Amino acid sequence: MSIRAHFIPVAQSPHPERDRHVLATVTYGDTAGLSRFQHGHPDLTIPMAVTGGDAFREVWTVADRPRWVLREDNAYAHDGRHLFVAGLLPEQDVYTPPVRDIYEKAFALVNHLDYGHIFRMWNFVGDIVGTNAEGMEVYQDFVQGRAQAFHTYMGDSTAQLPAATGIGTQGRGIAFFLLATRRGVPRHIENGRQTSAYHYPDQYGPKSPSFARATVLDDTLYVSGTASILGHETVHHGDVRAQTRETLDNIAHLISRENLAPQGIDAGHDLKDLRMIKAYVRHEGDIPAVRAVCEEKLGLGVEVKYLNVAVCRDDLLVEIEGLVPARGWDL
Ligand code: 3EB
Repeated sequence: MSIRAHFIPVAQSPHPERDRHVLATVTYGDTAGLSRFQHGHPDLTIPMAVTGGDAFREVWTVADRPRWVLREDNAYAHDGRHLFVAGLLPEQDVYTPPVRDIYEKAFALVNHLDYGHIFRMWNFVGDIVGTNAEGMEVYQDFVQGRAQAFHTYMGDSTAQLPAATGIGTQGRGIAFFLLATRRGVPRHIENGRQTSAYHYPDQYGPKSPSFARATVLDDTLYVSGTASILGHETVHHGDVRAQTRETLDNIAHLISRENLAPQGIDAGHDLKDLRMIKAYVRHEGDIPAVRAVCEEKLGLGVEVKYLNVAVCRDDLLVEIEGLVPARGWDL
């Protein structure tokens, strides 16, 4: 039985469908923190909701009863098949060493608990396009620490880097969560329209970002945060509608048979198959424009959650993620 997710309003209690259990929740709201929720599962809260908008909660469910562990700055939950690990790092002058440290601890926990593969990560970076105490961009500072931790965990190979989102928040400091599998074997996917992030040239920073464009696990395709980037370059500067279209075209190609078949995945999807969609929008006032393009390309029936945060390059106005669920997810 695979891991699954759904969204609920914050005012609603997470109750999984029959015979499933809540592994953990992530709340997209207006504070930052890790807490124990209801019967005991960890909840990671990230400040990124739209002003006066509907904060929501992402509920991750699994087949077996999980064990939950919550500490001051990290938490984990696992049911023998899937593992959730979350961490919080307060604001720092320089992020590389402490980011390396908390990510190394998280990866060590993945190994210690005997979950073989990380298949999806979310990285929430406060003040992402700001500069640190030494004048380095916060995102680049973060990327460097994360790269060092991945190097400790898996060496020079990029073959096991998972799908990820790297995005701003309305707060300070860094939060993250990862999902790992014990028995499943994830397949990591690149996008023919985009340079692999781990091969970005050094004009963007001393280390390239550690993530894959998508990961397939148990017939579910997890789509990384995707932006208006062709090759490694931002396109459509200053035009949020065009950036949203390009972003969705990037995702459409990523999940298409044309892109998947050469990478050994016997599947082909289109944008109408996408679920659990989040659109991160830099300027709150751009949300209606992003919504209009999403409704045109994704259809009116599918739920898209809009969040108001900065993206990792100053010239990116929007970033979008989602997943294509395996049959039976019922989303
Ligand atoms: C990009 O394609 C946009 O650093 O974890 C997207 C997904 C982005 C993940 C990350 C960054 C990350 O480069 C930014």
